[in-house]
Amino acid sequence: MARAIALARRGEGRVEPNPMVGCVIARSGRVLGEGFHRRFGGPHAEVVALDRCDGSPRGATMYVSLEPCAHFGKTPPCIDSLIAARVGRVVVAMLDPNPLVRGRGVKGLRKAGITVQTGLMRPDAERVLAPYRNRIVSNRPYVIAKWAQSLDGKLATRSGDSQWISGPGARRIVHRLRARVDAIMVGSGTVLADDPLLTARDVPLRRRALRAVLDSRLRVPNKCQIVDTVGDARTVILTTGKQAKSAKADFLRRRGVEVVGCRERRTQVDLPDALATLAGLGVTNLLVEGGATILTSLFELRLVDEGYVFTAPMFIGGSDAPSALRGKGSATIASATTASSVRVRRCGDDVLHHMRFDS
Ligand code: AOF
Ligand code: ZN
Repeated sequence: MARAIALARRGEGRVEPNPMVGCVIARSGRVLGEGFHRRFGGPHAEVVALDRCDGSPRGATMYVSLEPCAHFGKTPPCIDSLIAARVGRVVVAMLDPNPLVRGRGVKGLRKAGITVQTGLMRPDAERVLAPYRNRIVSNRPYVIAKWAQSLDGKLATRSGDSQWISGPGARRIVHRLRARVDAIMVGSGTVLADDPLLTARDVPLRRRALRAVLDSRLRVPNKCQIVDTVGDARTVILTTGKQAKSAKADFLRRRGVEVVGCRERRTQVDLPDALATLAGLGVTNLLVEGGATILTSLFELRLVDEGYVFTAPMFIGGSDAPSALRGKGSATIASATTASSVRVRRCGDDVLHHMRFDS
């Protein structure tokens, strides 16, 4: 199963919004065949593994990270192929949250006389499939928050200068992330301060991310890099319903930018509604690159699933210099947002905390 889950991960950035799935077929400790879901719309992991079997899979054990499907989608039901191949036993890591499947795969296999065991390495499979699950169960993308900060937790100086806090090692990791997510989002403050391009550069591209700007007051300048390069990547501004009807919105639309009105909450765009809008545009993985306003709101609403925080060996100081999290903050340490798991990695002289949060 560990091998099946490792294989599943190889589809990252190519299979979404479908799930990453891996599969290994074995008999008496010998692997007969293996496979994974390689690209969106392609054959499912189970069928790939069956096709690649060295010898007959009859009576063998199949290890698969997600419950095999029982429905006609882009491909016929996998359980039919498993039954036809007379696989003896199927070990599943996690049940499929997809309402089209949800237990029907396991039931169908059992009905055909195949032994099914579920739950082996489930936490590991759930981690890999968390983005898929978020979209299917909660209609929101899997949120990855990323920022670079000084050792005293500042995102920029008091004048807004932030170039560059982290070094080239961090930059490379960020561009690899940008090259595999479905969307990259920033707040309008970041567009005004940094004029970012929000594209993946100098790394192999797994997919071209949509660029999103959260902009309650429609402050994005008519002339800025993301508007000027709208032909390079789909660009969406998420604003309030009222702003979406303004002359400025029409101007931006004529330039090719999509301006979408979202629900409003105290004159600001309602963040859960903005995320639901992105999920509706097919976004499974969303990378949020700041600034402080959007990061604070996401953390307060417990909508951050994963974090990449780069800390550089410098002190910026100044009470007017922004840190990632503003607002009132936690009253107690016990109520602080604490990572459920963390990997600490060195990139040059910067330190990366790669964290997961239970939302
Ligand atoms: C995959 N890859 O390896 C497995 C999947 O859109 P379709 O027709 O390809 O069906 C997608 C659904 O099939 C998916 O949501 C999940 O329920 C099931 N299993 N999907 O893309 C795979 N095993
Ligand atoms: Zn299938």
